[in-house]
Amino acid sequence: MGRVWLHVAGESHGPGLTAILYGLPAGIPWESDRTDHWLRLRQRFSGRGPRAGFESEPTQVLAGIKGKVTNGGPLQLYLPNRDSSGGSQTPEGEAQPIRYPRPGHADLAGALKWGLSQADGVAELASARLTAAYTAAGGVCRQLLSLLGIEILAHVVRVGEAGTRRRAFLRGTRLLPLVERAEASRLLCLDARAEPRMLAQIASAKETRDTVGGEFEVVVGPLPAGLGAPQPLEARLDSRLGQVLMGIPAVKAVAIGDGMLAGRARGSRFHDAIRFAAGKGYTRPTNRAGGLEGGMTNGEPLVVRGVLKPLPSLGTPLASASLEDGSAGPAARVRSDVCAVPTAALAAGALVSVVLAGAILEQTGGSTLSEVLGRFHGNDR
Ligand code: EPS
Repeated sequence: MGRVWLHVAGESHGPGLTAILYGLPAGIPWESDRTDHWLRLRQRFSGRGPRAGFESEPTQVLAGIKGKVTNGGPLQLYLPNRDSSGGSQTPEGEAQPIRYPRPGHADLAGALKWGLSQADGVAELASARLTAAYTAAGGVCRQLLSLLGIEILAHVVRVGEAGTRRRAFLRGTRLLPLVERAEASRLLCLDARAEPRMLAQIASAKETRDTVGGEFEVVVGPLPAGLGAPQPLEARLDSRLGQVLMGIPAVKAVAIGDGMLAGRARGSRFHDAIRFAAGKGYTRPTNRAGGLEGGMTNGEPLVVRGVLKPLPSLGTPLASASLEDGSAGPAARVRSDVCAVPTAALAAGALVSVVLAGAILEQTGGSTLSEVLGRFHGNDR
């Protein structure tokens, strides 16, 4: 992730989650209100299960902040779990061992890996609860980017069969008003016409005790050209973004710009022509490349998308087989969310911020915020 590293540890129903961010310069203001704002936002999205409502503990700082600013050392955050019961529960709230693994979950693969006859411990590790820690820690990087004049929009573009119109509303617009608009929505959605259709997708999945997936988009700008590098693999911004976004539970596909459509297109229709104007520099009339070429930013806004599968905890479970004796039976019924696309979108925005903060700091160096600001803007203030 460039010069910034994020490590997270914790179990879904353990005492809490820890996030450690290494590599931040000293002097970034710690604004707990902003971090907690994103955590509160995750709670009120439609499609969340009962647990989202009560996981409301504020983030605690254990290290890395002195006098309300980062001190240059590792930043250690702690998010206590209100549900620290130690294991999964049925939708009715009863504690239960997972003996019949859920298709699509880590239950079976983890039980085989560790030789278990119950998958509870696996479910604790494979939980999307960890995205709360990504969101909190990434929020600090998001704030660093904002101090550099860079804004991040994370929004939902599809829930099941209901999609937004393709990006018409993003052209030539500043991101901040869009961020506010998306955050006012119950689904982190910018398209007021698509939102009711998305809500209907969630309602009908809930009614049939099913789940529904979808797609999110993260847009970042303005960005300077030249962040990242074509080589080695680890320096490419596309490979770094793919790594973190594919790491969000349930994400099954990641695309840069119009990458999902690229396989069908001719080169002459896909690539973005180059223009030059005095005073403006190089510009592109379209941004199908999503702001990345050769693993580097090209000066256009960065656009990345992620697709989530429907969550695997089903009210009407699929067929499964016992971890104890292989006997047939329905998969375990486990309390969960009906749709987690907005929550994943917010975590994606946070993780993209970590990657970009790392790439920028790699470029600027600097131990303090004022050094970074001076070098980023081309003067050593
Ligand atoms: C999750 C299942 C649900 C979600 C949880 C992730 O928890 P539980 O099984 O206890 O009902 O609420 O997400 C969060 C708590 C959160 O903060 O995002 C899962 O199985 O991944």
